[in-house]
Amino acid sequence: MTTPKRYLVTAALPYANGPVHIGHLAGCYLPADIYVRYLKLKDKDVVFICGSDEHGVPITIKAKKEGVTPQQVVDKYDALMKNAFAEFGIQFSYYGRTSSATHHQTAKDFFKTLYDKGVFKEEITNQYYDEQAGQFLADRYIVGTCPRCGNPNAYGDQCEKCGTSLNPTDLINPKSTLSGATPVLKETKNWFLPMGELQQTETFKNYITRFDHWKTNIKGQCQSWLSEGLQSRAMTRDLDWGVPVPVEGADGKVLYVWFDAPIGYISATKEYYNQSNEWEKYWKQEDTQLVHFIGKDNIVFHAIIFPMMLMSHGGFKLPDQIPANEFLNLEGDKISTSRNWAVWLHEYLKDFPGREDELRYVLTAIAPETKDSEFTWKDYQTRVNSELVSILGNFVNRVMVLTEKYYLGVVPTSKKFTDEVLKSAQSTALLAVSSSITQMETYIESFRLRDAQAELMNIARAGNKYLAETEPWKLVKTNKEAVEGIMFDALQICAKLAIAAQPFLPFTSARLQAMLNINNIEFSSIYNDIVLPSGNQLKPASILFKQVEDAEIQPQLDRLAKIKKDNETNDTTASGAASLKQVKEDISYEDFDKIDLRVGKILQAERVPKADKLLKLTVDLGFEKRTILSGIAAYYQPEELIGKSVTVVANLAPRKIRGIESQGMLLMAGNDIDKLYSVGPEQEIEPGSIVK
Ligand code: B3M
Ligand code: ZN
Repeated sequence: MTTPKRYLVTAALPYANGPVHIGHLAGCYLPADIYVRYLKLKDKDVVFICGSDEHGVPITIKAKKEGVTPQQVVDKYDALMKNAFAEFGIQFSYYGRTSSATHHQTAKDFFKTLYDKGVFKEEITNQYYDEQAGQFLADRYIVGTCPRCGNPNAYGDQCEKCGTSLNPTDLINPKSTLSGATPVLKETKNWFLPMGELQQTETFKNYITRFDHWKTNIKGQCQSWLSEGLQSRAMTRDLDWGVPVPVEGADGKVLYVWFDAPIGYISATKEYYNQSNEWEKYWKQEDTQLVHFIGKDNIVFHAIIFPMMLMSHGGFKLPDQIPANEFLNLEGDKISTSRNWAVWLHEYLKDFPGREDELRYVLTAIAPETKDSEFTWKDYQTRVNSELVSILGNFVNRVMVLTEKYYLGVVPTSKKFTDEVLKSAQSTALLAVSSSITQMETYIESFRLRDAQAELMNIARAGNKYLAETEPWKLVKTNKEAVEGIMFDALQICAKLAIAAQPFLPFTSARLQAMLNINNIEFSSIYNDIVLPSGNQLKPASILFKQVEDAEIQPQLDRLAKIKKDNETNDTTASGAASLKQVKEDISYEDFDKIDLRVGKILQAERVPKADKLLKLTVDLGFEKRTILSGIAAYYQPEELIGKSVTVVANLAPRKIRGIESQGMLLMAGNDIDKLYSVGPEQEIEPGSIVK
């Protein structure tokens, strides 16, 4: 591959329906920022684009939930996200919004070009329509029973319980979430991208050869879609929030959010360049390297659909790299905005002021680069304390303190050692430092940022080892000259750390550079022997990282524990309510009439050994006495039941449970969670009476 002339780096446009959380950061924004900062340090021409994705059903659903307009939703979260990113040191060249006029126009023009070229297939399909709300229903607006697992709350596109992806028409007993009505199928026309056909084109076949240079997790996903064969997908939707479809006969339709959102990268680049033609260089010239940072749920859109749109349009270059990450979990559970199971960036920034780099460090150290990973507060504390504080912070602090003490903060001069032990310690340290730097660069360039950051720490480790081996604080009594040499070397290592830390820990790097009294140092000087010249007057040292105390993480753990508890209560009430709505299939009267229901009177009740749910009852049916086992031990004390009139299914085939034959069943009503009541006649009535 020839060296790119310029880089265009994008980070997925987050939906403006909630704040940014650590999953977003670890998955996409932080790796993108590290990569871009590195490219800038290497003096590359790079533009870094992001922005808010303000269309699509995620926004309208949020608006409905909060009882505000979609516009209010996007205004709120766009501002919140933009500020949080900036405070966290994510340095986008430009952060746009897909509600902007430039974006609407760019997306419309793009669609129109494809339309005029005859790329789309017009298709009339049957879609669910809510007659009460007077609108077609997006997949997420339809819930029903999952045909696979019976979850009564499956969405039209997916069952979140069993993970099956669904079509709305697969749902049993579908209901509109807008009005609760049962939706009807109604014909509607939409424009489809014929992905199956496009897959066969030479341009596409040519394009996918670049998958070979991609991370295995992405390559694997793409290849499996391709081998299954791609299906056409509608690029327009019957919805009232989004970019209106710019062709005739498309009233009430908007562009599919996944059609307009990636075009958002293009419109944001235009806005960044104030509409001058400069943006075209980044999008249209082959010597641009186009890199999309995303999370794994966005792979198909970036690796297949968007490139198909770009090649159908013509004139655009295609993505060169898509370093997608897997997911980050939090304290044992999937991060979820709707369940509030997240560490929100804006809250972290408030709770841990001035400690941006601590979070940056931990999220990079655990980044889900090859598989899902997990954030826990305990691990956060451990990594900060035993890595940032003990290794990096400690090294810098020792060097600063000793330099102040021995030389009043002035960098001493370098020395050639004659002592073999010193000589060998020195060359080991300097070699370790320079090989870590080279290795770090290689890792960044291949998107292995975890490993790259580990090399940064190895530089500090090499520094610590050098001091431990040479013990300047002891040697100072006998060989002042040698100590000057050691401290000179150690200070060079500090300066190299300050430079190398820039992509990962930009705030720390700035503080360290200020302490060392250097700035605007070229990255390339990191390989020089001397970065910090002798005679340089250092500024007073300050502590780079503070210990994270138990008392600081406890409130975070408490908060999560409370959320978990709230969610569990909500789940049981919600699923209880939802399952109540689900009435079983109709049966005939004849079927019902097969059941022989009788009034029975409980004569005896006792617990069943080793079966904590069961009670063994003796029930008088008038004409005979029956032994019945009932799973109600959690709801009744045996003695409460004696003398109670109950309804018994008298002709249920006998069944052996725990070695005891149960000869019938009692009717019970309740929610299966905390209450269950026996159903019996209102008045005392003769045992054996027929219930009908
Ligand atoms: N907004 C999905 C997401 O936030 C979507 C990304 C768009 S990138 C063009 O996961
Ligand atoms: Zn399911």
